[in-house]
Amino acid sequence: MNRILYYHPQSNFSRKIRILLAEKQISYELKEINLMNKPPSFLEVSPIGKVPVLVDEDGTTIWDSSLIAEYIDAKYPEPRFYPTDFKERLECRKWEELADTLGDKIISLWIFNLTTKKNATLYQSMLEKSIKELFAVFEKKLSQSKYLLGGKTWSIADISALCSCGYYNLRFDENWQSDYPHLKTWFDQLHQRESVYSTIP
Ligand SMILES: N[C@@H](CCC(=O)N[C@@H](CS)C(=O)NCC(=O)O)C(=O)O
Repeated sequence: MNRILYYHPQSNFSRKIRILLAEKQISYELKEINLMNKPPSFLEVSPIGKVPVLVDEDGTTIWDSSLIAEYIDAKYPEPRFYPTDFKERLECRKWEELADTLGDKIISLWIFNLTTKKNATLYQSMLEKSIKELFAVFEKKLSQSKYLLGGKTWSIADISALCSCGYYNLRFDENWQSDYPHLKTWFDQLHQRESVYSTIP
C-alpha cells in the first residue's frame, strides 16, 4: 500500500509534513481534501477532521502534524529533525508547539475576518496582539541564534515556525517582516531550500 498524506495545499500544518518528507527523501502520495466538504472516506481515517493525516505503508494512521513529525523522525532518523537528548528534545518540542500556536492563531484570525462584518472587535484585536507578541518571541530568539534551537542546523521547530509565518504571508501581508529583521533573515535563508520554496502556499 502506498504511503498517503491527506493535505490541503494552503495548510501550514500539511506543509510542515511535506517539507519533512522531502528533506528525508521519503516518497508518498498526496490526497487533497476539500475542507469545506470533507469526504466520509477522509473522516474515517481522520476523526479529528483536520489535515494533515499520514497513512503509512503498513496502514499506521496518524493525525496531528507534531505526532506525524515525531513518528517520521523516529522511523527515518536521517537527517534528524528532533534532538535525541531528552532536555534538548523538550526544548525543541516547546518551540514547535509555540510555532504551531502561532499558526493556529493566524488561521483563527483569517477565519474570523471571513466570517464577521465588524472589523474592530475585541476578539480580533486580541488575536492580532497575540500574533504580534509571538512574532516578537521568535524575533528575540533568532536575534540570539541562527536557528530556533541555537544549534548549527534547523529542527522541526524551524519548520513549524516557517510554515506559520508563510501562512501569514498568504493570508495577510508580507510587510510584517520589516518589523522583525532577524525573523526575516531566517525566513529568507530557509527559503533557499528546495523543500521550502517548492511548497510555498
Ligand atoms: N494541531 C493540528 C492542527 C491541524 C489544522 O488545524 N488543520 C487545518 C488546516 S491548516 C484543518 O484541517 N482545518 C479544518 C477544520 O478544522 O475543519 C496539527 O498540527 O496537525
